[in-house]
Amino acid sequence: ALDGGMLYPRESQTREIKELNGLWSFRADFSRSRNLGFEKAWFKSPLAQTGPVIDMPVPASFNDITQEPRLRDFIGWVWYEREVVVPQRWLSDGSVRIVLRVGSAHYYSVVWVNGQQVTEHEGGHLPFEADISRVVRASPTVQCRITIAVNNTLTLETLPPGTIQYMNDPSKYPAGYFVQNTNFDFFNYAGIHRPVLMYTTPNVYIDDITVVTGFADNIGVINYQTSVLGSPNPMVKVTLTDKDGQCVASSNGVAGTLKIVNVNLWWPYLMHENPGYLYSLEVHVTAETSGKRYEDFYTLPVGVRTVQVTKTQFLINNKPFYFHGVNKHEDSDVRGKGLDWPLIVKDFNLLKWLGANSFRTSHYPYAEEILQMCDRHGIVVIDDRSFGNASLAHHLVVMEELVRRDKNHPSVVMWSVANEPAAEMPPAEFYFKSVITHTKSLDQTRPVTFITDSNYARDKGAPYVDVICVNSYFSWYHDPGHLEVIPIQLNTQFENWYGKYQKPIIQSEYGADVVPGLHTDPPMMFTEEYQKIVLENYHSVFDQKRKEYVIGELIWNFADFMTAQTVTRVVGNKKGVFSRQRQPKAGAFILRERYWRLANETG
Ligand code: GCB
Repeated sequence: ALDGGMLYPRESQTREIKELNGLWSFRADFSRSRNLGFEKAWFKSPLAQTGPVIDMPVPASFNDITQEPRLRDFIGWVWYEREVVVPQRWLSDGSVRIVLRVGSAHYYSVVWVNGQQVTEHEGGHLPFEADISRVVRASPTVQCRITIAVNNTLTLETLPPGTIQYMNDPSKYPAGYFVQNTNFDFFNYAGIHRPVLMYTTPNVYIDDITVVTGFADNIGVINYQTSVLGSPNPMVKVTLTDKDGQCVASSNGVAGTLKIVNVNLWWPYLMHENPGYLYSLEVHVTAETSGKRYEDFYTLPVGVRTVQVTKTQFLINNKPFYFHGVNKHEDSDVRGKGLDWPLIVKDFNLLKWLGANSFRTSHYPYAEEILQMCDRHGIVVIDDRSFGNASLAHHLVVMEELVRRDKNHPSVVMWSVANEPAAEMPPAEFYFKSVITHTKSLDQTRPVTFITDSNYARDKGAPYVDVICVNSYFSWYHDPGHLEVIPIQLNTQFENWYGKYQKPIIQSEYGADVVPGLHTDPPMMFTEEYQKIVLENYHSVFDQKRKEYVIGELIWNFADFMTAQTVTRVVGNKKGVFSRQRQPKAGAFILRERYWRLANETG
């Protein structure tokens, strides 16, 4: 089990935040061993003293920031550094904890403060933090130096996995040449991808909160559980306020139940005139420890809703929910996978324009800032994790980190533990049974799935999922160019899966590449016309089957995105209905027309 919670940092009467975004000093370790930085202990002195540095924005992937192909394709350690002034009151007040938090860095990170290692973390896409109170207080100056080394090497043990291949033929490659192979379809962007910040809490502090919500008639119920560290017997008071700031329920104790009369439920976008309703759960802790009085405040947004799966339906608040949405990536020009507010807000405006009520976070956990937007706007999320089969032990830990971070988001309605794994191989049965059972033990309130592209009869994981999620690319990877095969093949796909498992099905991917602006008639692959017909042919079958057991359709993909260079990718994957610059292709208009119609029909 993980030690500690991972509450999103929020300011309150007792907590302050200092953002460390902006320009950092940066150097990639191009040495042959890729290990010069550690050999020469670059963390011990300012980075500029041990070699040349360049400006690097945080958050952002480093890959597309310069004109250097060798930095775009760099594999190994990169070093980031900046200085921060720690406020005097943080230093002098011994009752305050100072925490350094990295929203995410890809893939393996080591963090030093003033040359002392404070933490290391494996895995991109999830936050990590360290209590740095002692280290910064030991410093003779208010200035403190933060150094973060990040390594993007992927191996068979990482999530996603990859392999390093050495090219030893001296007639073909320079000495020491190696490449990173990956078998996933997105560019291995790297660097510090999400905000870095320092924040404070009192020494007695709210470390974690878990809420489970429900309702009966017009009475909402919130079961809460808090974890307070730093004191053996804290007093906890919990107050729930509505959108207008009115207190609607309160309770005392580290755990308890709140009842809300005339509850406003959390509803998805387009399912209700007031989607994304959030209450504020304020947790107030007081404690007396060693003769000192402590107080901490933390406010968590809470949506009251239920989720349930039947043989043929996905129910939100006991009403059938049909997923009409998209798969996304965290990906854009220049910043790669770096968090970018203009992009986030633009994407939500495009989702709403499309009439999309949901997306899957293919293929990794997205920034918490994005999930908060989903909570507020009522966009339903399938929280997706991982690609392929990693080591089982690591996969279990990663699911723990994901559930710990995302458990309180009303928008997250289902966990997905893998994408297109080798589910037909004999070890897959034990593997998926273990990962799914473990995830269910961490969260008893949400269904669990994984995304499959296996044969329905040989898939070893399907018996353990709540919802079957199937990817298929008829008339693209199979029968390329033959649009007319889609209806029969898709129909067979659905009947096979439902016939065998009697579980509801989501078409979790389908689509076709389009180079924006390419046109032919009759339609040919890679043109706008071809994507249009692929979509229409899939839709005709969805329309028959959604009256039975198909509960959703998620297009691959929302927008074009970057991939490794291969002969099947024309400057990235072009299956977006929007271009990478977020301009609509013909397919976007087809989806828009359809999603708004579905919203009106399914209510
Ligand atoms: C898939 C993968 C996705 C790819 C997509 C494609 O099945 O899940 O990562 O990008 O197909 O376009 O090939």
